[in-house]
Amino acid sequence: MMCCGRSLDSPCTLALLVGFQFAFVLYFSLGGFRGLVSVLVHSSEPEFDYSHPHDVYTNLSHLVAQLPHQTGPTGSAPQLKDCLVPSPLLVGPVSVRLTSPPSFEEIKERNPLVKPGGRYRPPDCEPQHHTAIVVPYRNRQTHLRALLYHLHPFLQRQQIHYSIYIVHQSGNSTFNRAKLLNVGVREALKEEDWSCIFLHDVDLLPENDHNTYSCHPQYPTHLSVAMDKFRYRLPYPQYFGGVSAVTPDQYLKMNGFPNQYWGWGGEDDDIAARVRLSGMKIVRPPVAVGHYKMIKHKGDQGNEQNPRRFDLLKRTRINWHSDGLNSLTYELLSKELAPLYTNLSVNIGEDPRQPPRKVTSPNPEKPPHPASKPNKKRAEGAVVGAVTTKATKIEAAQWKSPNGSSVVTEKTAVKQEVG
Ligand code: UD2
Ligand code: MN
Repeated sequence: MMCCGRSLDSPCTLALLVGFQFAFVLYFSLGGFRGLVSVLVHSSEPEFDYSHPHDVYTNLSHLVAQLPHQTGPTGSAPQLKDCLVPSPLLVGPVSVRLTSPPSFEEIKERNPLVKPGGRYRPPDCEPQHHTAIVVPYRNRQTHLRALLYHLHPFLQRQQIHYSIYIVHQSGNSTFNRAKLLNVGVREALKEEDWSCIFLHDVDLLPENDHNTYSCHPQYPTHLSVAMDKFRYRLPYPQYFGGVSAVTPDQYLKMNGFPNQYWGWGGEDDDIAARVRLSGMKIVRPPVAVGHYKMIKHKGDQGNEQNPRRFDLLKRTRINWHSDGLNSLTYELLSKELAPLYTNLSVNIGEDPRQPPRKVTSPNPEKPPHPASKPNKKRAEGAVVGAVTTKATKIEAAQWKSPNGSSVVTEKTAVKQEVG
């Protein structure tokens, strides 16, 4: 055969070169390896056009118009039909407002059906999902307003029954996200038999309302699978940070979350490990649905990286039985039904391994509500560095799962408090 001789200018070599060039152009125009795979292997992933998002308040005005018909002719509550799943009000991608969120008053005006405590129930149908949103919180008021402005209409369009709980860590001790989540779950379940509990960072805003805020019946769910921060990809397979969800039974099975992670990092990986160690797995919505934007921010004072996180993670396998829901102690300082959320101000104690922090600058933002002022006594103690110990008896609590299946009794605890 003449073809494929050694000479560079043989017709066959030229054809090969042109062929390669063509394949190269095709490869990149299809979006590289990922694009090529999605063309060759038929993907069952839903597709959404994120270049034309809807306003997050779309489709809500007709609900308000129905308000006068909430009671039947005899004055009794009318028998409502089950809400449709998926909700007919969904629109898919929604735009996200990251800067200059409106005031609490303006947000309340935009959400007239939200009741004190940030509670909502669809007025025209019987909801199929009952979800508590628990947000660990301190000193992020701008983020909180952005979240409330965005999440209230987002959830109302999903036609679910929900309530938003802000768990505010009082005082200046090192932040402890996972312990605050434990407190939030416990307090939310004292109020209502929620079928699902969301664990939600204050700075994450969901971009697609098909990402339903409900739980998988068997397994914990991780919702924030595609964040702008990680270029809309899962950063690593066991990642469980940002926004996740558990049913009360799943929460019980994994003995809740760890209480020992003071400062930034590690607690989300510990929670992911607990899921596995308690015989469950993590489920996720499709990447095309689990889009989130994170409000850009710097690290917070009082939430510096936790240097112990790697050591703690090595011991999760041993510790998860003894550290968690069954060892949780805290003091509920106040519970208030603010117009857009329930504010739980809590004293969760301090990192036993760290001396009290010195307060170097006043907080740049006020706490979300007057009732959630930092504990003055504790803050003053931290400023002067005076450490006196005071035994504080923390209320013993009995805690039942909503279906009454398992009962965990919390021991009465005596805690050393800086006072
Ligand atoms: C990542 C995870 C987060 C958590 C954290 C490590 C993402 C999107 N999120 O968040 O889930 O695992 O790493 O701890 O990857 N907060 C306050 N005030 C503070 C400090 C924290 O309210 O002073 C709350 C707030 O809800 C915040 C969350 O704690 O969103 C997580 O803290 P972060 O936002 O500083 O940490 P980040 O973005 O690295
Ligand atoms: Mn963040």
